[in-house]
Amino acid sequence: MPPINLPYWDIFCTVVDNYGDIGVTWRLARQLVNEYHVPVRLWVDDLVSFQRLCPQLDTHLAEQTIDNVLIGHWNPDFSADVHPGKVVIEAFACELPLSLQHNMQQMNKPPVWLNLEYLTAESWIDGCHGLPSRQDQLTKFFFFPGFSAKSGGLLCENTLFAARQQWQQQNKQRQQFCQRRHLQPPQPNELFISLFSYENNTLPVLLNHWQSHPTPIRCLIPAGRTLNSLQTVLPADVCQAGGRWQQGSLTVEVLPMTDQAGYDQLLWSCDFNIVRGEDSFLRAQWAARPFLWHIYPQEEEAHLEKLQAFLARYTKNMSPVLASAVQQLFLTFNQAHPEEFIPSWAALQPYWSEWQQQAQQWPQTALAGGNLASQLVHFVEKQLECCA
Ligand code: TRH
Repeated sequence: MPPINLPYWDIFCTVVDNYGDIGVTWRLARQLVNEYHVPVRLWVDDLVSFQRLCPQLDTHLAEQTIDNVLIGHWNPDFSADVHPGKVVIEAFACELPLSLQHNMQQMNKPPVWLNLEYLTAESWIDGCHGLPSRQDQLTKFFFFPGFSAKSGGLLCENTLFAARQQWQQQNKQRQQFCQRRHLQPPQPNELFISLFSYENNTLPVLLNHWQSHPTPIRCLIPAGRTLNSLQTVLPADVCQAGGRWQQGSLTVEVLPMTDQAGYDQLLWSCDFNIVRGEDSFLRAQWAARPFLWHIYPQEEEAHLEKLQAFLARYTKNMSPVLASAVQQLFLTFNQAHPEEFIPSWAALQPYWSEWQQQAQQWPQTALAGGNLASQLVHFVEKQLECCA
């Protein structure tokens, strides 16, 4: 008997490295369930990495439900009895279990099968978003998140901007944030900067530079890869969660990783955020504050084209001087040129308030392509109607 369609949307995620793959799929799964009332099963191969951004996850369980999402451990013994739901999403071209593909082939009404691609601001995705590809008797569609009206849009919870605004408008928000996180109380005029990057040799130079800043700087570093680049600056006992170090104008505090909501609050509380990869890159934009993106490095420097494509969009409405200063900052950081990065940081200082205003407006501009979860739901509905 051919397997029947279960009501679920199945999302499959392999953790390649770091936290971006699971960060994006976990966020998408929760949004689909909680805002669009779609039942979701999220299959993840690495529960230990997942637990870093979802502390309540039990890494020993084969199945558990958190925030209304059914989470399944996708291990090598993935059961042949698992039948797909009405939608199957493979995240970032992870290969679906063969048994599931086999079960999909057997169905009278196979699921809508999508590959969720990595986010890029490059315009070539406009021609590829939503394209089908034949896979034996099945069809797989390519879904491209992006910044343009022809793309699949960006991941953004519908209530996020209101929550962020409320947070940022609170009196004493920063004092309370520091208190809750057991951080030193903020000083008057202190510039708060979060730093979540990959290894980068501009970082020691930047931290040295900040020590002679005219006003105090607080640099908040979630424990992780950033610290690998700071071992020549920070004493070993500082390079762990809870570590604190002060020199000149600069205070460094090392934070434990929190869940994604806690990370958002960190971004909302800082004046400037250094972020990386895909998901924190987007969350810094939603924080509506100036930021710097450490893009995930790719072979043959392919990432630099991706970076330029984003910069072209991001700086489009800025004055030419600010646009050029922001571009320089992003490029010199990503090319890891300390001798050029520090002058580009200094060159930006006169334009800081213009950048702050631009950063406030940017989230609405960026969402021109719409909200990814809502686009996905419409795309699926259309496919299901076609095949009904
Ligand atoms: O961890 P990343 O470097 O992930 C990368 C990118 O996604 C890249 O494109 C991909 O190819 C590679 O992984 C495999 O950066 P990203 O995308 O910002 O993911 C980090 C996630 O961690 C994000 O969802 C935010 C979350 N996070 C927390 O939940 N709590 C924290 O304290 C911190 C610092 C991060």
